[in-house]
Amino acid sequence: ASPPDPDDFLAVDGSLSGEERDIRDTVRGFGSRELLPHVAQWFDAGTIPEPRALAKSLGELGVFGMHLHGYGCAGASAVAYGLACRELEAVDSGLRSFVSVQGSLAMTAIHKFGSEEQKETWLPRMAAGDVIGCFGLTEPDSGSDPGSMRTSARRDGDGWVLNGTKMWITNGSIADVAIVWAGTEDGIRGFLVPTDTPGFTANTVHRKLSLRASITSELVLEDVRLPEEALLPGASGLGAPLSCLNEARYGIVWGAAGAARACYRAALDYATTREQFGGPIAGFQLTQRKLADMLVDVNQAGLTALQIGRLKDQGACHHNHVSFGKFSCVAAAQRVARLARSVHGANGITLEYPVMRHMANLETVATYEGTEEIHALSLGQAVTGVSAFR
Ligand code: TGC
Ligand code: FAD
Repeated sequence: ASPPDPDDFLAVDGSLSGEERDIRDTVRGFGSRELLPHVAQWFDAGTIPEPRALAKSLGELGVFGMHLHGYGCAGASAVAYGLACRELEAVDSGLRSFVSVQGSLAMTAIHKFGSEEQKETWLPRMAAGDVIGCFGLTEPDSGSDPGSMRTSARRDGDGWVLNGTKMWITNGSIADVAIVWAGTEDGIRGFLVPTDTPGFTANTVHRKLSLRASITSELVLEDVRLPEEALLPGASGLGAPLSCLNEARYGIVWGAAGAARACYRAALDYATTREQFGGPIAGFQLTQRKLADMLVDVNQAGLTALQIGRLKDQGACHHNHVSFGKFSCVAAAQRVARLARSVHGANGITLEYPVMRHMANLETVATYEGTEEIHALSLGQAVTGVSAFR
């Protein structure tokens, strides 16, 4: 057998189909041409300067709702969608987030729970990137425990009136439509809220130290009046938004493996070219230990993502599998990013190299879509049968 490839140590690429590899290569090419040259600047500026142009180009690439069928969506396999997430997050977690929120959260909510008319109205334009969506579940006082939300929707004649505040909402201040989850007398329901509806405002969160190449917002709803057609008819109870989260969490499983891979690759390049004490730092045993640890984490995260993707494509993926992946792959990526940063010495703390940008982003990735603790407890519940939540 030939020696292992440092970029595919366990020769996993061979188990991908030709179509999966093509999608992976297309997204990788787009990332290195269109995103990577700008992303450090966007991170530095703390925003995405032209989000509509970015949405349009991601729409043309076909990654918005690419795992959904019909309504202008690509209908790709779960593995193909995961590979796309891995390539996007190898550039920056904020860019994968852009795609997760649009496709896996906002579009998935409409696709799963919307009426035929809602699907026809919104999904093709969202898939094309002409309409930007956001997903408002979290509130200032309701994060890990979304069942405690205070945002309310009450019936008013033929329609609804919404009041409340959502917090930490990705793309909230650039969105055309917000999926807002609210408590009603019949439990939690989901609403399609066009963001030009009177009473709706969005305020951008500034001074973030993580996920800076991403727009994060507060949504304020003050007596927002909506027609009956704004209600997602199929969504009832907390399980509805949680089932959308599973889709986005699945993308994060792959995405984290991508951020880890980018950090490992940067560290390997740096270690073999940077010289101290008369030779490359890659020759020091302590550096080799770091590279070995990174290699193992990157490849194990990749295998985990692929196996969960294969289960998903077989219709055999339980949400506990996704929790396993979110929990393990994000922690692996955090370890890799931290080691990669140390290999870069002083250069590692700058935006000239990707490692600290990824390391900072991964603090958000470990927090949103269920914190590390929440997924640990979900796994604990899965194996013991006992809930630690309540
Ligand atoms: P619990 O009583 O356990 O469950 C309520 C109902 O939901 C069902 N369920 C799920 N269904 C689908 N998928 C899941 N992952 C599910 N987890 C639970 C459950 O079976 C039950 O159904 P039913 O029919 O019996 O009523 O609910 P709980 O209140 O005890 O909470 C459970 C917990 C803590 C796991 C859950 O609330 C949770 O996941 N909390 C974390 C919140 C979270 O992840 N928020 C993310 C907000 S969105 C975001 O961060 C976007 S970031 C942007 C990006 O993705 O890039
Ligand atoms: P809290 O729930 O207050 O948790 C604080 C700490 O307590 C954490 O360490 C947590 O793990 C721990 N904790 C909580 N409960 C338990 C427990 N039972 N046992 C042990 N420890 C516990 N939300 C959206 O709805 N839409 C979005 O688009 C979105 N985008 C985001 C973008 C960014 C950049 C960020 C940072 C967040 C985003 N979020 C979004 C919100 C995100 O989902 C929440 O931050 C997350 O669910 C955690 O909620 P919290 O921040 O309120 O923390």
